[in-house]
Amino acid sequence: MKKILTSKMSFFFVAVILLWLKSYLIYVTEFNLDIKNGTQEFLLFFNPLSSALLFLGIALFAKGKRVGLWIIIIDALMSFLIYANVVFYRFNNDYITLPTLSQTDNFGSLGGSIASLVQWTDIFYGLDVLILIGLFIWFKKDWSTTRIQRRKPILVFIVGLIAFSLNLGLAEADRPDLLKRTFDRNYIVKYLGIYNFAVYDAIQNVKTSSQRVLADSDDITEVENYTKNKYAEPNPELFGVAEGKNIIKIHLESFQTFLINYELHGEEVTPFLNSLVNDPEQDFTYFDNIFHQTEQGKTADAELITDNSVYGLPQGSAFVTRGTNTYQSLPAIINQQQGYTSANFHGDYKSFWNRDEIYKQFGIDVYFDASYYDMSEDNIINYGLKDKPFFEQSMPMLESLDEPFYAHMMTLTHHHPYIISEEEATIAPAETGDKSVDTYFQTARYLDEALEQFFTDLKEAGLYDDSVILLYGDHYGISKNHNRAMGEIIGEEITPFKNAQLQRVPVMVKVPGVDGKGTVHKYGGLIDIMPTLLHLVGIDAQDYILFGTDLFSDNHKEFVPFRNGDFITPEYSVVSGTFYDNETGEEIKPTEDMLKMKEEVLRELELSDKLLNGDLLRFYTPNEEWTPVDPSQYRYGNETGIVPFKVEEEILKPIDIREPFIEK
Ligand code: GP9
Ligand code: MN
Repeated sequence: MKKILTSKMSFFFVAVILLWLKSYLIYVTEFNLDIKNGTQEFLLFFNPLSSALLFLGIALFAKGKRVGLWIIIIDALMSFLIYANVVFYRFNNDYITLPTLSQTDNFGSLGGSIASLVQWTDIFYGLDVLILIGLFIWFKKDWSTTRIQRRKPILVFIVGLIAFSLNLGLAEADRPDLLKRTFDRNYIVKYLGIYNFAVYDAIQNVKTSSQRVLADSDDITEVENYTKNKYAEPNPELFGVAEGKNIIKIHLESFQTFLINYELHGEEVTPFLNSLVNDPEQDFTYFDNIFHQTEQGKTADAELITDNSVYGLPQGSAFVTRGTNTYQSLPAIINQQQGYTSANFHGDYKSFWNRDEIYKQFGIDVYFDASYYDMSEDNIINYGLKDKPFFEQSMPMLESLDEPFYAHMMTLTHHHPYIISEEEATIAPAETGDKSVDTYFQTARYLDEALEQFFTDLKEAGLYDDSVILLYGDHYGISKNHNRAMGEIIGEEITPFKNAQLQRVPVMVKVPGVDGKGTVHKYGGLIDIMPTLLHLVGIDAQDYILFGTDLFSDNHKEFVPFRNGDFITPEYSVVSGTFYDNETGEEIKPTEDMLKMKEEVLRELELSDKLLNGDLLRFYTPNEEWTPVDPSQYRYGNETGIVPFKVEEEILKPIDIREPFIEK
């Protein structure tokens, strides 16, 4: 009896059971998997089993006592994989994918965030590995040095495969096409588990790389037909009104629409932004039904969407994985057609989100990254430069640009985990007890004050009146993980329907010489910003492959796809396949038209993916004047002290891009 209990096979089964239980425990406590029925509940419990048998089973082929070592190594690797996902999920509400892993630079800069996401109780997630090490040391003296008979590991594999097939079969029955549609990683984890998801993700990535190789010029026709059919002609009253005017586009980090006119402790959180929206004299048009449409790429997705009118990818960030694609971006188009100089301003180092590479493909002339700013200790917090010194120091750079310019200015302080010093906090935190939610209002206030100062500076510099000024929130700041606290903030329970409604981000725009239209309730997404701007400066969007439509057009399309396949229209919302009436928030039975709309949304997202994955714009010529952007013409970073405007050949020297300029 003792022999059986202390045998290698028993050790293996102990490892399997511990890993199985741990995985299940993590699923239920750490991930929000939205379990809807008995099958799903069963599969959630069942799915770690086959992975444990199949992966740990590999160790059984090892010789002699090494079996134990291999079991521990594989177990530790799998434990690391699931724990890394736990930490990642706490922040991103999502699972790690290969493209996000290749963004190591980003993980580095996330340092501060990561520390706040690890909890001491997490030690328990490593306990099983320690138990195995203990058992191994204890029992290995009794183990034989010969190999386990082959039939045992083979039997383990057969059982593992049967378990997996059963798992997959039940999953496909409950959710057909599970593996075909890649919109929602949550489903795959829920049905097949985190380990199988990692395998699935690896296969997907090999597939994507081959997609570019396999794509040819015929593929663009399908995309072109779709976008040209969706195209909305310009509003004749506004077409070209901003021709030759500077454009200042301000990216409001993590800024959600619910902040506008929100009062905390009886006080407005963002009085300045509120004044732009509420005071007709300010001549802003405020769109209050715009949704962000971003995914894992977060800020980078918002940039991609607003400057290209294409969706981000379902996994990872296209900025990174599609960083060498051909693009026909807003900055390049307005440069070629109307001589605009384009510049991006951001108080972070240029390689973050691979910006220094992809901006070249977008044809962005200048990139004022952290190396242009005074990044001394007092000026930085969280991810980088604080918004107040950012705007202040940006002024001379902005004024140095040739006009007309397109300036894209990206704020940063209002970013998870919303850190602010006591002296700089001018509003008391909320009192939900959830730290990120509570301080979210304080950094929002700080951003609001920074903007007010910036607007004053713009007026003083004589730039305000003559520029188009567009502000947009880039993505949510409070994720689903904070539903309890958010429920307290808005005074109602955050259901899946309500959560979708919270994905609104503000878009406000002022056009010189044009009266503001007040608050406009049209539905739209960040995807619509590029065609809107093109039409304002008098360039017809029709020539280009754009998935959005002009927000000012009478024919603007009011369905808003989310990146995960959910979507919203003025009448109803579709969340995880369920249709809801917008007015009542109640579930409704979809009509034929609604189902058709759903198909169209999925098709639109698929075509957008096809465009990026196949790098299809390399096959597309918008019009006779168009010259493809030559990335070798651009270089960014102020490390050498050279201002690298679209650089002249002779000053193109190699520079060390890793050594940022830091004021001592
Ligand atoms: C990083 C900053 C934040 O430079 O733009 O990016 P996010 O975490 O929001 O994607
Ligand atoms: Mn962001």
